[in-house]
Amino acid sequence: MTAPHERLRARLGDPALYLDDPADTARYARDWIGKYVGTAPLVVRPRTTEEVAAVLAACTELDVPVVPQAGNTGMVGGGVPRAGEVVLSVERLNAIQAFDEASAAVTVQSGVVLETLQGYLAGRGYDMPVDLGGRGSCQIGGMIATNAGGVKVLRYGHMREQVRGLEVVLADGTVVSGLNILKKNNTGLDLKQVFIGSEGTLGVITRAVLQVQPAPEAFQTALAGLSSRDLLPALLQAARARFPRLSSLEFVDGKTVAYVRAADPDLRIPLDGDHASLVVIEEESASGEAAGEAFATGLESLLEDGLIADAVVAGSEAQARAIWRVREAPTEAVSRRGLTHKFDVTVPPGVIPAFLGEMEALAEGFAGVRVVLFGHLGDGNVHVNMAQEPGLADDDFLAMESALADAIYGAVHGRAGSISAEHGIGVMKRAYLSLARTPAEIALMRTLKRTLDPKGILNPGVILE
Ligand code: FAD
Ligand code: 2HG
Ligand code: ZN
Repeated sequence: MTAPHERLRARLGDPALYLDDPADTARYARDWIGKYVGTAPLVVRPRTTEEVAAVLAACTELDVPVVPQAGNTGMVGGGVPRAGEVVLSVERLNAIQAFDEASAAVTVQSGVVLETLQGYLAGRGYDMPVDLGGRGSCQIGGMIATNAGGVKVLRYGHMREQVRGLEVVLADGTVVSGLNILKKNNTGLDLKQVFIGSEGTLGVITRAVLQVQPAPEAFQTALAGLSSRDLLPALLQAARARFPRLSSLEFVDGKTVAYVRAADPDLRIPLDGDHASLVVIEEESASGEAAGEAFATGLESLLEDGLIADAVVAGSEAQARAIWRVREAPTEAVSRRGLTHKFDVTVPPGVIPAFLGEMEALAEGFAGVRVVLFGHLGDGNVHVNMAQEPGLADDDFLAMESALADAIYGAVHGRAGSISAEHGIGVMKRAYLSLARTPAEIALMRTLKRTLDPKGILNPGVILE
């Protein structure tokens, strides 16, 4: 019997539709961290929705399992083949098709890179309400399929809140076109919600209508240092109250700053001294001096109340970028040094200080592992990286994942948190889904999966074991 990918290749015919040389396909079979590595004997790269439909119809007919992939920046192993599945990359569906300014909405194909869309919108005085460190590679389809969050969730929400309409191709090739552009359209079941966050298990997203925001006239950006991380919850409350257009509130733990500095001696920290925690505070504002003064007054009140020990305000875009570098550097530092287990969790903001201590204590039980802590303070979202230190063999490090996961998710569950704040479930967290969802919810997920994809060809093993 021929292998599934060979059956599909024979059916597709046109070699312009796929890659099958291992030198070309290798990059689709490995995630960007290097933790999830499979083989991709065939990578199909459709150029239109109709081609996606034809490919999926053939996959269902021929029993060929498929892994949908966009920018391949995902962190839970959901976009990488695990057992030689065919990869369906949407990277050539990369057109920005329409911008309706009166509706404040843009229609895009799912392979559009976030940064490309941001540039397009900036040229028209608009802004994409979701932003994240992977902006140069991640694509809109992947962001919708993972319901990505990022650094502006506290003001604008996740991807889910930005999607007005979707076009999705089901496993049997049916095109479900729901490219709604209206803000209000309350007409029965909101079907797009089933696909947002479904991580490629229920359909392939081919196009989306996204709502966008008028670009703010200016941003006020500060880096603040805290004398104790016990102050983080109170700082969150105060920042919300004092900065009415607060758009980001992000933290990097003090010990993580020291670790990143050691890993990247070129990194410039724009604030002198050592601090228990560094926090990026960003507010959207009008242009002009008055807005800057109001922001400075807010910061002064935080200093007077003892919530922050010191702060520096960006006086230019370059300085703002330098502040954001401090927040984005840990992800790069960790991956430069080796492998990492990424635990993206939420806890109620009030327990963040205790939770950070708990993670440090827990890491001490794992020799050769370094705990790296940072995240989105405004959302209670902590990125616990358990990173490989030099000297620990890859296999030994990878074998620690389930013991680490048991301990960390146990702690998260005990504090009424969530095992996935924004990265999704993928293959990494599927064994722990029952910590986050009730048996009835999981049963309903299985029913939906069976209904939409009866042969189980779409991303088998992702979300549900
Ligand atoms: P991929 O990795 O290609 O795919 C992700 C999942 O979606 C897979 O399960 C895949 O099968 C599925 N999928 C992909 N395309 C489609 C499609 N068209 N139809 C159906 N299913 C599809 N995430 C956050 O939420 N917040 C952050 O702040 C954040 N910061 C990041 C910073 C860096 C430096 C990096 C590298 C990543 C970061 N991420 C963050 C991870 C995040 O999940 C991704 O960047 C993004 O959401 C995934 O987009 P992608 O195009 O790379 O998707
Ligand atoms: C971020 O917020 C991303 O920077 C990446 O979600 C998190 O590297 C990580 O663990
Ligand atoms: Zn994040």
